[in-house]
Amino acid sequence: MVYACPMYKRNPVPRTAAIHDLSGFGRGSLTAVIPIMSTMGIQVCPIPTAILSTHTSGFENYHFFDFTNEMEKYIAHWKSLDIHFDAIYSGFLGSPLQVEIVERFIADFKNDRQIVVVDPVLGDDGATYDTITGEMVDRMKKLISCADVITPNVTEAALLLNEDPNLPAESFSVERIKNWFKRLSAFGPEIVIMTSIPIPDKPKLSSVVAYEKTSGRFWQVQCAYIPAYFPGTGDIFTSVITGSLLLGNSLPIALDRAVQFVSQAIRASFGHDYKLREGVLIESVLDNLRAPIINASYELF
Ligand code: PXL
Repeated sequence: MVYACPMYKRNPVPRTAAIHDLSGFGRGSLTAVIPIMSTMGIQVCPIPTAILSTHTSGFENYHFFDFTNEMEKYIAHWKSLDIHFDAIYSGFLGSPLQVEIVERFIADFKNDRQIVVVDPVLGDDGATYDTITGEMVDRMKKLISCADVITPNVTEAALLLNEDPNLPAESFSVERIKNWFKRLSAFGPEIVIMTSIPIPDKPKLSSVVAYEKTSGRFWQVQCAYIPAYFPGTGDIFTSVITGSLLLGNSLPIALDRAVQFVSQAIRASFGHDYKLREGVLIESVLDNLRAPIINASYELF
């Protein structure tokens, strides 16, 4: 007989729904989310948004299978199972209609001991990704209002705020950055984390900043700017953030862990001779996710 104590309903390990595409080659989206969060001791339950032969950065003629028409039937089965999620985490969405499906999923599976993390995957380096249209950007503005945590890079933040995504590094004053954070949090989320923020006069560094609306505090971690573009680092970053928050880490520690892991993965990759579009070699650094943070480098911003 199962002992029916009040704790019995808790998930034995934290559980997240992960709503992302499955790109078969190139290490991004679900092929990064699942190994990273599993290594951190989180159960990942994927809902594929699209199935691609590769991600879209640096590959041509990839096969893209839009999973929109299957998602509702897939989710309907989950509803019949009375599943409880400790987190709902969404990333790349394959069509505007999917945004509505994700919004409905959040409404249907919401509970008050859960975090909803939306990574508004739209673009990078001043440009939108191949499959992202203006309509997708507009729908994403609605989706972020359902989230507790959002993690745009600086290009995505600009797109969501109707700002120029190609501003020069010198224009990122502390005042401008804080203004962007406050406007993004006004959409709804309690926590906004922005990556790849240029630091004026420090071209070799970039910064990652987190803003907590209720306390009004900003946290910053600076990291080396490595002159190579690896796709998928945003998915890796947000997976570590979500995992850390689920494990009970504070926001600045989650920030530190995510920056350190992405930096370790880039450093493990950079010296090898292979195509950047294949993504960072996460497999060689996954074990680091089980190590405690020894030297945190976050500071108030
Ligand atoms: O890493 C973001 C991402 C996710 N999914 C797909 C992508 C990209 C970026 O290129 O193409 C399919």
